[in-house]
Amino acid sequence: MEQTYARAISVLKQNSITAQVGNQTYRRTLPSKEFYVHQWNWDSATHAMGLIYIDEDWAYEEIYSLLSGQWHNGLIPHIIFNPDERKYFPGPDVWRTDSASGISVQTSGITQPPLLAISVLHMYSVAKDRKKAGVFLNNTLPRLISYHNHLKHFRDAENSGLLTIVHPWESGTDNSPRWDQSMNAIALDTIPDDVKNLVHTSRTDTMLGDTSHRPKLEDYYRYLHLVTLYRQWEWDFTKIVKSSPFAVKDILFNAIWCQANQALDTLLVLVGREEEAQKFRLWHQQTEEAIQSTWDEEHELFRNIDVTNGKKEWITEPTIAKFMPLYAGAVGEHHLNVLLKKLTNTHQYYTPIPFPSIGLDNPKFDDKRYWRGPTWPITNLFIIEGLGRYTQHEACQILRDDIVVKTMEMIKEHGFYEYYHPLHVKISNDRALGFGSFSWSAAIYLYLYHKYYLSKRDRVS
Ligand code: 9WN
Repeated sequence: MEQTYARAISVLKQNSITAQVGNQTYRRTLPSKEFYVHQWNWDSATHAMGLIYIDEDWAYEEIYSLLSGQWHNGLIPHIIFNPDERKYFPGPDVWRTDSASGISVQTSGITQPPLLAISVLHMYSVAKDRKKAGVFLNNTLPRLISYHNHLKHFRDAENSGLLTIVHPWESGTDNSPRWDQSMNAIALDTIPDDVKNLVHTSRTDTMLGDTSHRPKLEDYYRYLHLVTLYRQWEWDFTKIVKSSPFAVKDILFNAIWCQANQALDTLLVLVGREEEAQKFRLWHQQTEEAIQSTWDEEHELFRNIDVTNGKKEWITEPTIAKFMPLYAGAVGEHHLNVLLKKLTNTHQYYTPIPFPSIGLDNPKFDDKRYWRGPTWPITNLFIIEGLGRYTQHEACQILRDDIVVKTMEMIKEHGFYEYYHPLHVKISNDRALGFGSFSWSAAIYLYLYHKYYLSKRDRVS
């Protein structure tokens, strides 16, 4: 374990760069120099959760760097671009958010699962230098509040408790089958030729990585179609949410939203702002109830809702997202037992390397393709933390401990990759899946090592 721990730190160091933003310089961590050469929102929130154990200043800088890309309206974009990097497509010239953002930093125009408040609470809780932690919290709290207000205002104008996402990239689980119903409704012949040409001439992921691990061409047509539309609509989110051909209430995004409001509530109480905290407590409760109301007894899952153009259509595609309400502690006893059965079923989610991004019994299961089969450390982390919330439920605690070990073993054995083969099949060139030297996997390793492995070892000795 110790050797892997040391390697995790060196992966993060290798991926860290110094970015100049105005008069400020920040250390920021790129997901992987093989392709992802900018800063990503929920990756960075996770990086900081691991970094805080090894270098508190570095962890804070990671978050300050992310916040340097926050728009005047509160949006924290999904990518903060490094201006000189050209490897990643689509780059800033495609997004063209400059006039909408109100800042001089180049960013994308959509967001990602709002993990940041959860990350800040974790950092604040474990930091040893209390003075610096206090300064960090003071600096970040107003930014978190404006981000949450922004999301609530634009993504839940109808006050349903569930936020709407307008691009599969916002879910962080880009080509998950739970988007198929909505994405297939965007007919390919309605996508302008110049968008398709742009994909043909500029797409880099399949040149730098393995095509069989990446989303398909039709996915990219639709991804870029949405980006180009929103750019034409000048990133006006009232219009985008109302008129986009893709608008979905996603269970994974909302489970994190639910938990993030609880984190923000806790942070505000910690600094004595009890009255302001109440709003976020209510949002948390409202989302928790709304998540519970998506349960489908027939398919035994928490569902997404397609709200494109004002419709309300259930999406019953089963994927790893159905377990995410665990992370928000939003699962009652009956549903918990149903989910546990699926997580421990070797024909569904309990694969040799658990948990695959969709169950083995789903006909769409594709062992190497991105979010359509492979195992990802980040979703394992959410399930680990989720199971840990059910402290009275012994089976949850046993499964949690097992998945902590299996996730750490997976990283130790296969290295720091973006995702892993759920059936433990060795790929010919002995790589795991996706891009390599991956910061997310390194940071999650550090987090699990400190939060679970060390504390268990200390308890035993
Ligand atoms: C699009 C950086 C990001 C992750 C996402 C993952 C992947 C990007 C892409 O990489 O998405 O945002 O180009 O494939 O799906 O979760 O944040 O690691």
